[in-house]
Amino acid sequence: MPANLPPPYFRAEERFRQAKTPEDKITALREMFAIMPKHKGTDHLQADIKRRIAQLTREAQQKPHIGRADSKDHVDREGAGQVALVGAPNSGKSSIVAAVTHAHAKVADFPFSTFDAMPGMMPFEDIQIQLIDLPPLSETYTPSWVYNIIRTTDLIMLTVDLSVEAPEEQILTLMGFLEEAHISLTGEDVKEDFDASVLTKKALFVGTKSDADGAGDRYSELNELYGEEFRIVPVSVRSGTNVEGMKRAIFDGLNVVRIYTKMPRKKPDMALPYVLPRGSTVLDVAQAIHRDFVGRLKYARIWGSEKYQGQQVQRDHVVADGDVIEVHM
Ligand SMILES: Nc1nc2c(ncn2[C@@H]2O[C@H](COP(=O)(O)OP(=O)(O)OP(=O)(O)O)[C@@H](O)[C@H]2O)c(=O)[nH]1
Ligand SMILES: [Mg+2]
Repeated sequence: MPANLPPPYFRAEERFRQAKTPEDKITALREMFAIMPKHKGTDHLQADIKRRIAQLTREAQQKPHIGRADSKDHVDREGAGQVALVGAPNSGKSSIVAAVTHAHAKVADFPFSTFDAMPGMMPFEDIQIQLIDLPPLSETYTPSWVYNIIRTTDLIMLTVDLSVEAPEEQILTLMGFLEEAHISLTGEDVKEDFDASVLTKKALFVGTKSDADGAGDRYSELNELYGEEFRIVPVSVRSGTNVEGMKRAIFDGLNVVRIYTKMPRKKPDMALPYVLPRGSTVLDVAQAIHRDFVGRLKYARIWGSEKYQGQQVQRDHVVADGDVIEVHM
């Protein structure tokens, strides 16, 4: 069966050929996929595009240095995870970054005050999490590189301004802009992104300016509408209310565990945990310590998560946040 591809497909394909960065290539490929008719004649092409998207996504996420912090398309990943602040103009994004990191995010009492991506490191207990302040999403203003950062970041922090009426409309508007960029939000962890035409990203909702008049009612309203699907945390950086709760929610949202290691007969190194995706095993920990450890690992001993006090566990044992692991070769 002939593929019968429409002209917009070839225009997207041309953009793919011209694209210089993996992010731009992925965007073009997703457009090609969205445009192409889905039938037997395009089965092969569909699979090919999905494969190329998956490969480019892996490349984009694995590259430790995908640009300088001041280059607009990417922000170097640092720390235990990367979180991008996404929201309407004036919704309090820069205020959060300025409050919890050392970055000098520009706060202003008028909309459209942020033009650049501004990364900052947020200390959380014994680790650092990277926040990225971004320009707001809007019809006329948002440059396409903002969406590139959103596509590759680990977690989206969607700011909803609780000081203004109709917070649910803010959410619908933001989701509309994201949809145009073929991005959809979920409160769950994204296991495998099967649908190549839409990229699903995990999001945490933050209700900002909770000190404002009427903010409590708007927060309850939001919870009723979106509370089942998303975690929603209220915060006021002005009064400092629930800033710690927000940090905890960001850490939870990244879905990682901190693992401490020790040598036999030595005290554990509690200063610098290894940070791994939740669900990682003893073998993954060994691999994080050193690539060569994988083949040589015999067993491990584990402390922590209440029930373990030095018990011997096998390599496929799933580790929990705060566990101490002693690796035996
Ligand atoms: N009452 C109150 N006002 C806040 C709070 N956080 C931020 N604001 C105010 O909200 C306004 C906008 O804050 P920004 O942090 O610049 O907002 P933004 O989302 O970065 O804005 P753009 O970059 O223009 O999209 C400023 O006047 C802040 O002082 C808060 O917790 N409570
Ligand atoms: Mg700002």
